[in-house]
Amino acid sequence: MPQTMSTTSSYLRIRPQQFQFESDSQSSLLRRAFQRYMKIAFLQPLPPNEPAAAVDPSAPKPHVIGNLTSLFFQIDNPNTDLRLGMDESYSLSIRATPQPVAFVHTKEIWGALRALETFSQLIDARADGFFISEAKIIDFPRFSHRGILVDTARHYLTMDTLLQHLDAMAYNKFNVLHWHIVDDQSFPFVSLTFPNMSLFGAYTQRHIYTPEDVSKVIEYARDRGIRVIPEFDTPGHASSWKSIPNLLTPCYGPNNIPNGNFGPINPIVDSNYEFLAVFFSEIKKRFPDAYVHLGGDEVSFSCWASNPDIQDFMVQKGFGKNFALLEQYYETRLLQLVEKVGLRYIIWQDVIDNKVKVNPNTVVQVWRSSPSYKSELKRVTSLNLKTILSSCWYLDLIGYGRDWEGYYRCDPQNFKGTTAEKNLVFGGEACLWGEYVDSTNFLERMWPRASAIGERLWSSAKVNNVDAALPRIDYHRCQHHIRRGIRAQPVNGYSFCQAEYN
Ligand code: CP6
Repeated sequence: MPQTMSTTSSYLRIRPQQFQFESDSQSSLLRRAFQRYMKIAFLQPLPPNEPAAAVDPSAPKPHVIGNLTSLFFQIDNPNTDLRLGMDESYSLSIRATPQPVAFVHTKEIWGALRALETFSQLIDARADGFFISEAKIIDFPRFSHRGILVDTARHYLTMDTLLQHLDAMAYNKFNVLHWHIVDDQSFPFVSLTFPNMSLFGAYTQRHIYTPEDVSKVIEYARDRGIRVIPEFDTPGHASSWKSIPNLLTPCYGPNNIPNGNFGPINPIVDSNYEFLAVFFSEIKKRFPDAYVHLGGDEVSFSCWASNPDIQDFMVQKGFGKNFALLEQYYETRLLQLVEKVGLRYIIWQDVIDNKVKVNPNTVVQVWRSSPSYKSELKRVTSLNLKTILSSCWYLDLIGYGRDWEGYYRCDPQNFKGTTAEKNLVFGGEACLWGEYVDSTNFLERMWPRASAIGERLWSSAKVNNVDAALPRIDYHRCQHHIRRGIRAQPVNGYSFCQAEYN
């Protein structure tokens, strides 16, 4: 739902062969977007023998005043820097009188991409042609970070799935792909500096993302105004990094002999920090975004505690039995070296919960919800740290019924904080963890459930009525997912899509 929108009952007909997007901007990114939306906006409405009126046969015929032959884009600033805080605002005006005209005005190209998506969604594709009503829209996102976490470590996701997902993200005005690319179970990311990591860490040498694959994802996302932020989660969740000698902590059994298992990254080995500095300088080169996600969640202390060398180190540093201090020691060194490489970082809230002192630029991702997401937000923002919310948006936790309603009701600024604290929350992310998801069910499980979160992150806080949202999300699923080839699952207990799928 746009921030403000008014429409009239006057319609214009669009004949796709006699219609074009126009701009005084020479951007090739915009030209590619025009090509995409010429297809997306004018998909054939219905199978040939279907009756007229796609949505409701009893709906009044549109009052058609004339033909619309172009949509003109005026873009003030040629800057195509894709970044946190990029300007995505736009105004879109479609008038029938005195002459049919349509134009878009934006500050940056990113607003033009959002305007194209809105325009495509305004088009009424009927059996007797394409129509659009007069409209005046002024629109901008409520939050600047609107992300989705995808997990390609528990199960591999094919390139096709990832690219289709990026298409769907654009249909829902998301702007960050949080790529949880590696974890304990597999390391599909091909590093050029340390090729052994995927050679020994990937499930197979087909279940990998080559440098070309990664670049393709980044470019495809950029074309849609989507930033790609990779996550390299340490010191926990890093078992698959085992090819790096001495990186992981050897765990010990009761008789003080190594039991063959390995735990989190070994924080007492100095060469591990040298390795990490080289690794993250490759990441800085391979991923253009200013941010990287450093993980830091769910660090288990039991392996560290079992290891006699670490026990000695704890004594020497005066950490006593407090392994959170050892985690602090690791994180402090990691954050420093990553900063030195020139990257900004996002971390899971656990790092803060364990009282690591972080740079004031640090972004904290809140995922815990006990006792409530509100108390977690209050706690993190009261430390004056920038925050994004995920606690209420775990799409992997599935249940019977309309679970999107809970996502829809969850508001990142609905907690007992000062205005300054609320303003530290600048977005959120839907998370679809991959333990029970691969390319057979990823898109279906993601969409349109993530659409509810997309609306929460884009639209006004006042757009929060689930009864009003239901028919729109249902329509959005059929018109802007199923019709466009994204096999989004049903959200309503009973419905059908006019568009076909099999
Ligand atoms: N993997 C990683 C996970 C989870 C996290 N980190 C996770 C934890 C609890 C639930 C779902 C997912 N699978 N690396 C926590 C951020 Cl319910």
